[in-house]
Amino acid sequence: MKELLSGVVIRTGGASYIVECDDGLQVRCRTVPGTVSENEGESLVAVGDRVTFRPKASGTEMAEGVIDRVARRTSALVRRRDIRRNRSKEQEQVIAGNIDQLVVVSSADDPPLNRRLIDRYLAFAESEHLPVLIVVNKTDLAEPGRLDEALATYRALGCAICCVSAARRSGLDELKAHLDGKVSAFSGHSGVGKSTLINLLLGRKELKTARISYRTGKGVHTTSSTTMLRLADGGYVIDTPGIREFNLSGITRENLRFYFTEFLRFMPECSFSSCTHTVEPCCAVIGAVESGAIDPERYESYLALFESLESNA
Ligand SMILES: Nc1nc2c(ncn2[C@@H]2O[C@H](COP(=O)(O)OP(=O)(O)OP(=O)(O)O)[C@@H](O)[C@H]2O)c(=O)[nH]1
Ligand SMILES: [Mg+2]
Ligand SMILES: [Zn+2]
Repeated sequence: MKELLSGVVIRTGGASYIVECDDGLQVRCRTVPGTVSENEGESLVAVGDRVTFRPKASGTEMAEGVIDRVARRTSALVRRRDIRRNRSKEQEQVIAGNIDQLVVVSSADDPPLNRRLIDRYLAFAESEHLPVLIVVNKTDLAEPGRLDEALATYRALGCAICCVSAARRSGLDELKAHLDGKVSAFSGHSGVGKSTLINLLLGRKELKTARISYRTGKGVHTTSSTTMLRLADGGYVIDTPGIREFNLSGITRENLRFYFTEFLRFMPECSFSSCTHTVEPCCAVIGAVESGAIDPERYESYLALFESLESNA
């Protein structure tokens, strides 16, 4: 029997997985009933997983193998398979594992900067202890000054921010520096330019991108599967489909407030220790919104998320 090899899953498709070894060799692997997973109750194999596999003789162009073991994931991006609100674990699909940072890609326009979505990702990342990089693409379309207020808020929160334009090829070196040596999952609204940016980072047109603009394309979802790509200078980027039903399963109405970190210093001053900062009298968080100490847009995002959590219960 051949010895075991190890690698990382870079693509899933049908019943097989493409595993890339450290030396760059790509092997098409499948699982068998004896495949061992160290992630009980979660998807068996996901992009980003470290696996060991047994290579086997194959008559095809690409080497083939059988996955022996899937290592424990240090982090996971999960989405619901079924949006009919079934919360059982089987309904949750891990779209990427072992990520080091979540790259929240947004665009200055076309589609317009979506602060609700950015805040949703930030709350998720906070709940998962994942570092975040906010990328604002399409700065070529930005009206001067329009972005400043939003960016000031995120800077004050301590987020790393990178303003780029794929069209003008600007800001890419800074973006590369943020990705160096890490596994970064790109996520964000459809049409913001995730695949376009990744192609530029790779220096080749590896991923399919939308041919028309978001405005005329009416919310097309060009990327439909998750792919992991190795950057020349080290590190990996993962292109995820624009995630509509991004799963916030770890977040509840009770703990949401802890993931809006700028609320924390005001919370002890609320009249009620269990204050949800929505309707309670003498709420210090609401007071801070009114005095301008908390950005009202962030508070609006909090309320929107709070409401959505109730309707999912
Ligand atoms: N003006 C402008 N257009 C851009 C820029 N970057 C990307 N685009 C365009 O935006 C559209 C969407 O780009 P994609 O890379 O396909 O977007 P995506 O985020 O991967 O979208 P999904 O795969 O649907 O999630 C394409 O028409 C790109 O040419 C930019 O910096 N400026
Ligand atoms: Mg895409
Ligand atoms: Zn309060």
